[in-house]
Amino acid sequence: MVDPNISDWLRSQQQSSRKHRIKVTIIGIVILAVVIGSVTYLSKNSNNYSHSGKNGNNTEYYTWDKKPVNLTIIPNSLYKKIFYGINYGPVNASYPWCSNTLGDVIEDVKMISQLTNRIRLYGMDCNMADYTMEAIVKLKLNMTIVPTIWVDDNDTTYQRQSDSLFNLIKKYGEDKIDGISVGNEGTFIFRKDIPTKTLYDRISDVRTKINSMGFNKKMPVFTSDLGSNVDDAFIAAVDIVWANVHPFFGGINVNTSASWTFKFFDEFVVTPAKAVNKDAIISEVGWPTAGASQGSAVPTVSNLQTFLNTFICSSNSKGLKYYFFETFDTPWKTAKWTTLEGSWGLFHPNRTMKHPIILPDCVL
Ligand SMILES: *[C@@H]1O[C@H](CO)[C@@H](O)[C@H](O)[C@H]1NC(C)=O
Ligand SMILES: *[C@@H]1O[C@H](CO)[C@@H](O)[C@H](O)[C@H]1NC(C)=O
Ligand SMILES: *[C@@H]1O[C@H](CO)[C@@H](O)[C@H](O)[C@H]1NC(C)=O
Ligand SMILES: *[C@@H]1O[C@H](CO)[C@@H](O)[C@H](O)[C@H]1NC(C)=O
Ligand SMILES: *[C@@H]1O[C@H](CO)[C@@H](O)[C@H](O)[C@H]1NC(C)=O
Ligand SMILES: *[C@@H]1O[C@H](CO)[C@@H](O)[C@H](O)[C@H]1NC(C)=O
Ligand SMILES: CC(=O)N[C@H]1CO[C@H](CO)[C@@H](O)[C@@H]1O
Repeated sequence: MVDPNISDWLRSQQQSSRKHRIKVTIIGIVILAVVIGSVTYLSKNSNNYSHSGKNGNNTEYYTWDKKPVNLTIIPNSLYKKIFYGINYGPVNASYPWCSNTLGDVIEDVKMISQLTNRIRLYGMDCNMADYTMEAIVKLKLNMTIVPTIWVDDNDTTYQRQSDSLFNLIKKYGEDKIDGISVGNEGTFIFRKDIPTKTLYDRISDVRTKINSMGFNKKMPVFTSDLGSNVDDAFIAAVDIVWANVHPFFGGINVNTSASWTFKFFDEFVVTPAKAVNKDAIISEVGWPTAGASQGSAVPTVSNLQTFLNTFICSSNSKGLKYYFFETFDTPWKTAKWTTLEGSWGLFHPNRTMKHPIILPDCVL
């Protein structure tokens, strides 16, 4: 999308593709992954709370713009707990601008807790996993997270991210962790830099360390990748098959996007996973509200509403497990890449829901 040739590429893919599979996700996801990857790559993890916004007497928290944070959750009638899970990238948490505070994350989690009980994170940078866990504890919520160790072709990055993850687990225990993701879209994005085998070896390395910690529950270790990259080797490497499925990047008309997603996920992810008795989860699915169209997919708030209306309740009644993409718009991605990249949020960065979105009434 940064490259104007990409839409030509997409069109040619659409004309020539045998099935819908190729159309999926690839483009925007590459960019997202590169952005996330580079941010995480650059990031350093200071494990102290010196930038947390905590004041001298440790009783109050502040947001980045110095607003005091109250730990009481006031229910907002616009919010409904209807999402299986949600992807969360804290605002202001992009290195080297780690100006996110624990106070901000508390405010975010107060809001997210009214939408879902499950949060997936993209890396260990800017204390994002520690703050999220601390917020859940401080707010006494029954919520869980999936932290991600970012993986690129640099062993130092992996070591640092991995150390942060194990520090997190040592500090908070395993109860509030649903599983551990080792990278996102690594087999696709880093295929040219590191052998896929390196990623699979790292998953195995993390699993070995996890197993040696003697938890009471089985802690799944996996990576997530484009649904079209799920093959036998991928399935063999993971405990649960996590796949990103984006009808938007498939160029699908929003009116058929939910049914397309169900069909695609079932055919390319669930069926091969089931064949070896593994569970499957959609790690990213959503609809953008601004930026360039892709084929028949148009990014508008009204189309996000249609996607929510057609996908969420139906998924819940099917028992489909999915993490909605994503909580907030990301102005830093817009600045660095395109409006489209930065416009997948259900919320604006100031924590107001996009207008006039009305969340559907569903049973979770
Ligand atoms: C310490 O906490 C109290 C509330 O318990 C607050 O009134 C006071 O301003 C805080 N002190 C500082 C230095 O922020
Ligand atoms: C937090 O908000 C609640 C509800 O509005 C209020 O009762 C409580 O006093 C507030 N706490 C602080 C420390 O301001
Ligand atoms: C917390 O949530 C889990 C599953 O989401 C549920 O099994 C458990 O009973 C809940 N615990 C409490 C204390 O509500
Ligand atoms: C790997 O990352 C570290 C910092 O995290 C950096 O110092 C080092 O130069 C990087 N190595 C390569 C080969 O890029
Ligand atoms: C989706 O269907 C509605 C109602 O049939 C129609 O008004 C709308 O134009 C369609 N949207 C697209 C993008 O085709
Ligand atoms: C939040 O941000 C959006 C988008 O910039 C804006 O339209 C809205 O007015 C803001 N709301 C508040 C309460 O600041
Ligand atoms: C210090 C800093 O980066 N603040 C930014 C945090 O995020 C808000 C909302 O996007 C921006 O307005 C601030 O500039």
